[in-house]
Amino acid sequence: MDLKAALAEPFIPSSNLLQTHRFNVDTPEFVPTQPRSIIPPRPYSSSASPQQSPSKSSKSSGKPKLPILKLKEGLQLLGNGKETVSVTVRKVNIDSPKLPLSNDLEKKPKYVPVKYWNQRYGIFSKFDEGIQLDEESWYSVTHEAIARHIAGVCKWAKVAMDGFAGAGGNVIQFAEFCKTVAVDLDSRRLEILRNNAKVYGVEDNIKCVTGDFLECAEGEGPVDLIFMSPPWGGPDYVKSKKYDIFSSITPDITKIMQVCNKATKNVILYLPRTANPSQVAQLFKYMPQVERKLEFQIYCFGHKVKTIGCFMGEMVQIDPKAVAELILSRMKLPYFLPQNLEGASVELGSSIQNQGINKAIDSLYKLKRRKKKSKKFYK
Ligand code: MGP
Ligand code: SAH
Repeated sequence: MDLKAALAEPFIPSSNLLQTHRFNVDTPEFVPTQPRSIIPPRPYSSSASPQQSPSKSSKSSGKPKLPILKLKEGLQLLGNGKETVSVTVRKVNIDSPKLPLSNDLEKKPKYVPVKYWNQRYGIFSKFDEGIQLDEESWYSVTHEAIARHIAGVCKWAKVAMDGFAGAGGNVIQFAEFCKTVAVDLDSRRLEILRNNAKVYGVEDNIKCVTGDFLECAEGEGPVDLIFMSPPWGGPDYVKSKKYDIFSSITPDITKIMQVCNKATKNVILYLPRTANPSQVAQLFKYMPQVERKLEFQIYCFGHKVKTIGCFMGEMVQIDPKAVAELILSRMKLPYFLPQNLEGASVELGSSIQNQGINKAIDSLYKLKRRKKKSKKFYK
């Protein structure tokens, strides 16, 4: 059997949200649309503009401190064999939030560090209109411009879930255009979120659910996407020499992913700038139903890398042929494929396009195994 036949299984659209979606707020039926992609990836280029790349400063100092900066901008692969993940890296310049003219330190609650107080209008531009934050929220809320950017690439969604909603930094931006389920363990924080949502006039689009994401997400799904910014281990996360997502995030990140696998096809994980991208790619092991496509967005305020957004699944747009070429060039192609690289990558590319990357890679490795067996048999 040749590659074409091996890969030519019927295409079953992986977005079955249209049939299975349920969302029980008292509003008219929502019909989620097929996810549209986030911005198409730029093809991989080793000559990524040095002035624009955040890796510039780290390169000039000779030692890249943040693991994410070791990846080049553009398309690449992480992981091996059947666990290969297509990865796009994109730097996103966020307009630096304006600092207040005067610090108004006399209004600052004692427990709030000055560095967070000075960022308050960046956190919520309507801060002075009645925004509330508690101690944990001050250091963990997502800055408004970043949250707006994340929501902005999700405008195709009809129903979103924020599994760790906090004070509402992200929920408010999603709720500007879609129904949003806000899950949080802490009922007082959800009260704060409701208050903040009112300040932005989006409270009617939000359903608050008090509880453990691990226990209640499945019951609220399926949803078009799940966004998550779980606790990273407190503000001292930045001090660990090697930030380990498997031991620092609570609850256990592998369990979080297993829950997402059952509830959605699109996952966005918001992580510290110190997170290791290879560890993020390993998370797909726990989400076999989610397409192994990952886009890292590096959020920068000028030269400062603030945080990273990890987009996973259907919503990530890739160039199937470029991914196919990368995969095949890793596999020592001539050993088991009858055709030239160009022909094989066109076929694998169309299989990725039609069946999705997970099935296409599966079929490729099945074929490889079969060829290996038959080679042994004839020896
Ligand atoms: P930071 O690194 O503590 O702040 O958090 P900053 O100002 O970059 O620190 P500096 O010392 O380098 O100047 C950066 C951003 O990450 C915060 O604004 C929050 O949006 C987010 N963040 C920080 N923490 C500790 C958490 C966390 O535990 N959970 C989540 N979800 N977000 C966090
Ligand atoms: N993105 C939010 C900040 C999230 S901070 C914002 O912009 O405001 C992380 C939140 O996760 C905290 O509010 C914490 O109460 C909540 N949390 C911690 N463990 C949880 C769990 N198991 N299930 C749901 N929420 C949880």
